[in-house]
Amino acid sequence: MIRVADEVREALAGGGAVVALETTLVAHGFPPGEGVEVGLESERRVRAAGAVPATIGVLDGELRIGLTERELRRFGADARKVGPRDLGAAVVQGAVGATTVGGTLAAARATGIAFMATGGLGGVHRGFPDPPDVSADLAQLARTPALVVSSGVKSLLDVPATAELLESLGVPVLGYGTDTLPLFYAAEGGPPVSARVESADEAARIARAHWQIGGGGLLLGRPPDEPLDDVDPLIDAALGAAHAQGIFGQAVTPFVLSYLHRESGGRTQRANKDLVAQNARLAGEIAVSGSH
Ligand code: PSU
Ligand code: MN
Repeated sequence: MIRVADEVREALAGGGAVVALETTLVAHGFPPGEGVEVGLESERRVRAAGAVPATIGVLDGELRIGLTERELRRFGADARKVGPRDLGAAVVQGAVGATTVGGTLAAARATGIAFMATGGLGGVHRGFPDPPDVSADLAQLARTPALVVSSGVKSLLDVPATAELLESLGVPVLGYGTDTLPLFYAAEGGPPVSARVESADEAARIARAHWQIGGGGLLLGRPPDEPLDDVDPLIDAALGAAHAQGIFGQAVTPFVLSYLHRESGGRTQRANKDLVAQNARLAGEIAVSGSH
């Protein structure tokens, strides 16, 4: 039911560096066609760092750990968005299942992968408790011994509330060369991190220490290299449009991202693509540091 690609299995067996990558951002985070390019570029960056990429998704009744390019191309806009709770149903029902951060972490836990990269972690949606929408990414991260590299938490969320919840869940929030949690497109203005790190090696050592003490997931926030600092008004407009159109639950994040990509004239799309690739590179470096 779980099929691990040969290259990934061999790397794991040899104690090598493996980085899990998700497929929800491929299927639902970018316009059709573009997401696949983002996924392929992420894999190249992980390899450039000396690690093995394991892109994860559900295909043909199996949870697949490591996808070929041809398989990755099947994760189009019609793929099912698959969080931790959806994996079993997607496998049994033969769906093309694009795993979220949470879904990808569940698969990583099942196969012993300890590093992952994404764009922005899910979290507490604005307006909580109306609606009471909290991404399953958070609970899954808390129970998975893995380090996730992201550009913080997506700023369409309530980022301070998300940071509070991560603290409640015992998830360390590391800042890569920063004292505050990055805000996805923006670098500055987020809540404080629990520890600042200056290098991939330091992050890997903290993760190892955390796991030796029985800890679960860690978040490493890496600020985007070319931040966008003027997106907040567009985010407000996107959330307003989502509300007006009755968009809720799993559909909110994809709706808002595509609204931003369109209304920013592609600026958020380029920024998002760049930060995902840069996070993949850093996750590869940390995985290499953490594997020897
Ligand atoms: N990072 C991106 N784009 C994305 C996501 C992350 O740059 O689309 C996805 C991840 O799969 C994450 C999901 O798990 O957004 C959060 O969705 P929700 O808010 O419905 O939990
Ligand atoms: Mn949700």
